[in-house]
Amino acid sequence: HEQLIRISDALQNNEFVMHYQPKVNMKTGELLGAEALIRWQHPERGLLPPITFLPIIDRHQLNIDLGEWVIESALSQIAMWRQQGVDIEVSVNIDVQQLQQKTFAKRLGELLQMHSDVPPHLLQLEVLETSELQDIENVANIMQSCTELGVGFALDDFGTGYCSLTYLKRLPVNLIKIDQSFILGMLDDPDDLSIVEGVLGLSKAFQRDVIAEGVETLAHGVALLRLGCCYAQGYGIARPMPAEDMLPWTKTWK
Ligand code: G
Ligand code: G
Ligand code: NA
Repeated sequence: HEQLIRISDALQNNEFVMHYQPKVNMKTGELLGAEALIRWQHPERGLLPPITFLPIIDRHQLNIDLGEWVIESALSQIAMWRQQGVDIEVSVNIDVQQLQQKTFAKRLGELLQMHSDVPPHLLQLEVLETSELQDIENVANIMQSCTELGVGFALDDFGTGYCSLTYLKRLPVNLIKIDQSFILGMLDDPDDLSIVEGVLGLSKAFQRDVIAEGVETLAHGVALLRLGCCYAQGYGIARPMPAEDMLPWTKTWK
């Protein structure tokens, strides 16, 4: 409980920051966008990764507050990059507990209105495929409302949950993110390779974009390109970085 209060204070004191990890088209070199990943700039303990604090706020109202802060922060960052002359699509991770709130789409609409300088298509929401959706019809409706606002969706960690195919069929997602465990294993483990090939086939059949997560080495990139997967994200391309490093990075990367 004490930790929860500490995190609540941190939110008030603006101690959270987003880092951004590029998503690229390996074939053209084009930047597709960036995933926003939260960190806690702790006054004594330094920069803390989400695993150290997100589980604590899981299933608490604070979860929702932090989720709103994350969206708000992403929209502000998109606006800042636009002022510097660059449109960068930013994806944020959305907790399903937040997504399942009745007021989610309305609240998202309000946040977008507060940032009328940001075209909604520059915001993408990543939903964990491993989430247990209590009422898939309800979630599909909420996502549809958000889609009508112009915001896109990605299905994160695809292939690791119980309901991958149901979610793919029922949820309005633009992008499938192949879970990094399959990518990390695909060069050594034929099963992982088969799964990657299967997901690429599925994404084609469902006419969804697909991106490989966890692309750590050139060999992974080459293998993925050979399979026809051009979109990639991973340490081999870039690690998550502070917002101010993104534009310099795009100028040097190819
Ligand atoms: O940033 P890191 O690379 O350590 O991320 C670890 C996990 O934390 C990721 O898998 C991601 O799903 C989750 N995560 C990172 N940032 C956020 C965020 O802003 N909101 C939520 N709900 N999850 C996040
Ligand atoms: O999709 P999800 O939000 O679960 O993934 C983001 C997490 O994956 C973050 O913790 C990020 O730092 C991590 N990550 C990003 N690229 C790589 C990579 O190439 N290898 C590994 N091991 N982790 C990565
Ligand atoms: Na994600």
